[in-house]
Amino acid sequence: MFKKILIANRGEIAVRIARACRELGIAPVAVYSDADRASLHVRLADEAYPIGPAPSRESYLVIDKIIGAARYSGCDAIHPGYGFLAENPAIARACAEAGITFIGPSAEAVEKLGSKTAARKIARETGVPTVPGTLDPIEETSAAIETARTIGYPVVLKAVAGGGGKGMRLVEREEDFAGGWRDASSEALNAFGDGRMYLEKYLARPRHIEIQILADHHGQTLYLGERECSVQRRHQKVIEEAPSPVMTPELRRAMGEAAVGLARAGGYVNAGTVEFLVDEARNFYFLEMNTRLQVEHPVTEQVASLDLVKLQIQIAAGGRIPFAQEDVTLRGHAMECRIYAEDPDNNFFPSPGKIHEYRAPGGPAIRMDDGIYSGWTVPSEYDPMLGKLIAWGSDRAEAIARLHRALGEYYATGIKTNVSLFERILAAKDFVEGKIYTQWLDDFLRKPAVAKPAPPAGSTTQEEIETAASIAVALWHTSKSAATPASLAKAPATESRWKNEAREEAANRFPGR
Ligand code: MV4
Repeated sequence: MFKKILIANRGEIAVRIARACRELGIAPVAVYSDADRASLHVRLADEAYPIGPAPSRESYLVIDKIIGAARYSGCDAIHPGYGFLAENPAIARACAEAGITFIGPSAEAVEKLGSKTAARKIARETGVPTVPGTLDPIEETSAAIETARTIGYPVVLKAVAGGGGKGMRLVEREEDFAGGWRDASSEALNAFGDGRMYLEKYLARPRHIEIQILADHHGQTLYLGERECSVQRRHQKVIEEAPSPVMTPELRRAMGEAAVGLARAGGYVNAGTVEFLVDEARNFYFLEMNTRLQVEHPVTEQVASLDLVKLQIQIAAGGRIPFAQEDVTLRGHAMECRIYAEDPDNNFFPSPGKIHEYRAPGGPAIRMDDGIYSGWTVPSEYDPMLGKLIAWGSDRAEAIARLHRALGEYYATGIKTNVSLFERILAAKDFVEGKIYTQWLDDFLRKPAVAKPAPPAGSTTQEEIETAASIAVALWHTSKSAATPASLAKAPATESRWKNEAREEAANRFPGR
């Protein structure tokens, strides 16, 4: 087993990895930029090395600095976390050259499975379903129009280099094709320096469901169930859960075996995730593979009773996965909120700054994976995720109730957080009923947050009366169940600064609120 692991990351994931190291008796070694001198991941490590200025291009993304710190400190292995260098095959190669173990897949596997187009080809060859469409980029608009006619409208145009919905266009009729193709292609050229496009049949209201896989160096590749990640805002996941509300044992097995087949075909070793779109008839289609540990891995850990980071480390050290596919048992339901320093009442504008006081939620079946503390300043240079709040329940309803309860305990002053967004989502009827799809949150946020003003007398329908009554009841329950005295309960979106401060001061008189 390794003696020392260098953690090439920051924030909650660096803290998460340091915790796994400790439990395995391995010394965690941190690296930090100028903006992270006082960060929690530095404090929880045995040693910490500065790697440059705040911009990640000059620190966390510089392979030579990471390898240099690992060499200097005598680390046997490097864990990349997610983001930064995690899916860059160059770090795996640099580790190999330096005689350091990379806790992740080989550079070759990343190149095969991490590339969207290469992975789609492997998927087709392996018999993993992909959305009907083209595999190779199309050069001629006329040929593309021909293909679209064969597939049938609506179709979606996607950039070969695309990601996060950039360079993606829905085309509903042939008349709109040429214009959509031009716009999407020039958007992709602008964003990625690559204007090549391909074409797919458009799926209405698909779900994003992904399969967690785990593979060791001894030929064992397993699936650990799915995560439902359909609640996204502008292609960023907001809530993740396991299992998916639409999953069946048969579908899980079919998707799991497809994911395992793909990973095997690419020579994949490590934890990994295979993303699928699932349509309303429960057909599934391969989307892409993430060749890393993911942000939302804790929901799988909570339902599978496993520690994926410890397993990654054991696998990288040459160990065998200590269980077989038939031993994987999923119990209950887990749900995660990504808590951000951002203002949900101001277009989710980032809200970095000093955290005056912070108290994390706790209690039964609550897990808080965070990277912050009272008095720490959230830097403006990085993604402002403060942490992830995860609740487990014996069923989905209990997980939701616990998560909702824990959100009420979340207390951080000095910065804005998106906690109120989760309180709205967890109270939404469609969400509670599991009726979610990839555009659900964007649709939900387009609707006004509060009821419309009452129509003129005489025109009120029975339905409107019932809606108003249910809102009143919900508000009454909120005021009753809030963890704060009524005078401190959630204020409306437009509130003055002094009022905020008064609430803060009052809250401080009730420690723990
Ligand atoms: C789709 C789709 C519907 N039909 N492809 C968006 C980002 C990219 N990774 C895949 N995306 C989609 N591809 C077809 N043929 C709908 C989406 C989509 C989406 C997918 C996953 C998560 C969130 C999404 C939000 C909007 C649209």
